[in-house]
Amino acid sequence: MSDESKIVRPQWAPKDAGSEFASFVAPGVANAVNVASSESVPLKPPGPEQLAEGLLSGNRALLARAITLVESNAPRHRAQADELVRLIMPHAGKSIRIGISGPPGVGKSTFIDSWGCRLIERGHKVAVLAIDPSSSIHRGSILGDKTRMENLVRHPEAFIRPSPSGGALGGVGRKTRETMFLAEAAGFDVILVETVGVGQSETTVRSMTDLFLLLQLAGSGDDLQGIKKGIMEIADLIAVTKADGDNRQRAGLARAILHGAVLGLQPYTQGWKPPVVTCSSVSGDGLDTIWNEILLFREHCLATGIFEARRHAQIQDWVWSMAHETLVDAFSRSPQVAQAWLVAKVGIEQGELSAPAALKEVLQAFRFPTT
Ligand SMILES: Nc1nc2c(ncn2[C@@H]2O[C@H](COP(=O)(O)OP(=O)(O)OP(=O)(O)O)[C@@H](O)[C@H]2O)c(=O)[nH]1
Ligand SMILES: [Mg+2]
Repeated sequence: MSDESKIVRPQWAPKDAGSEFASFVAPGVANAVNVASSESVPLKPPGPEQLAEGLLSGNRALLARAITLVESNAPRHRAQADELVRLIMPHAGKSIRIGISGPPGVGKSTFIDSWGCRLIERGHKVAVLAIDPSSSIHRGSILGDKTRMENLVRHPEAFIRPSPSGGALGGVGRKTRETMFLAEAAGFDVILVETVGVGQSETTVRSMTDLFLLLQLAGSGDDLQGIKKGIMEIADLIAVTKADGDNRQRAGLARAILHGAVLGLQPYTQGWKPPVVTCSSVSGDGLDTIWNEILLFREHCLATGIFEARRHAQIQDWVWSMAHETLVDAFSRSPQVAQAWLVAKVGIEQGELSAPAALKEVLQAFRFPTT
């Protein structure tokens, strides 16, 4: 548009102004879609009802927006998120919730990628959620996970959500739970909650799932080095990974050793001895066996009432951890506590207040906000 005749000079432009003051009128595009029309992107962000309705009809974009809402740390979003969760709760729960853990590098992401694809071939819809206690500090692993699940991520029947960031593990736990309910309401019937097997996060995952699958590496072959007893005690199923190529034999040996170790443990799920299997995410060996064991486990839990009891315990645990989190949050935001703490600190400095007396002052200043 170098032609001067197409330049539109604004009225306020000085008479002797050059083309730097000009506006240009661009030609229109034939058959363009009016993106501002009411049928496209809603101008206002969708409210809880609209989100609930959308995700119940399986709209993945609205599911993603709903998850963003429950993950928000902004206090003004909390009421909306609570309303959304209330609306979808009657539609949640129709799934099997599987916790997956194992030491770094054991092959969790690769396993979920190939196993998840198999489950989809069987007609399931698979949601993968991650709990990564390190994510708020070190975000690299999340990006890594995304790329390592490259087959699953392409399926419309899969939904992968990395760990919510920010806050204590308690907060992450709540967000992951609520995300799980949203995914269930959107029709996902297999929920995989992945965590790195290095800390407290396994207990959180255990408390929100029906079954806990522990992935293990074949060690040097003749010992259980590096395998924490605590984590084996909460497992319902153990799989020795990377049972392919040269590693097949060692994996078989590790399976036998772990099987012996499991016999000596009190089972986490009454009446169920955790099976120990081998698998390979590369060759696919053992992947179907794992699913078949899970179906047997579910049958056992349904027949004995364990399934229902565990679901109740999951809700109780959710409420309890929310109560905990709400109290800690209110306590740390309380102006009365802040004031009492200032006074108590001076008292400590001047040697007038003992630690128990200071604690009493601070706790007594706390009033739970009523609105
Ligand atoms: N041979 C073989 N290699 C595997 C198998 N599964 C995973 N690997 C390899 O093991 C390495 C680690 O796999 P990941 O799936 O990233 O392990 P991870 O447990 O998710 O690791 P973190 O997320 O870092 O804790 C990768 O190089 C994989 O290619 C398997 O079944 N066989
Ligand atoms: Mg991983």
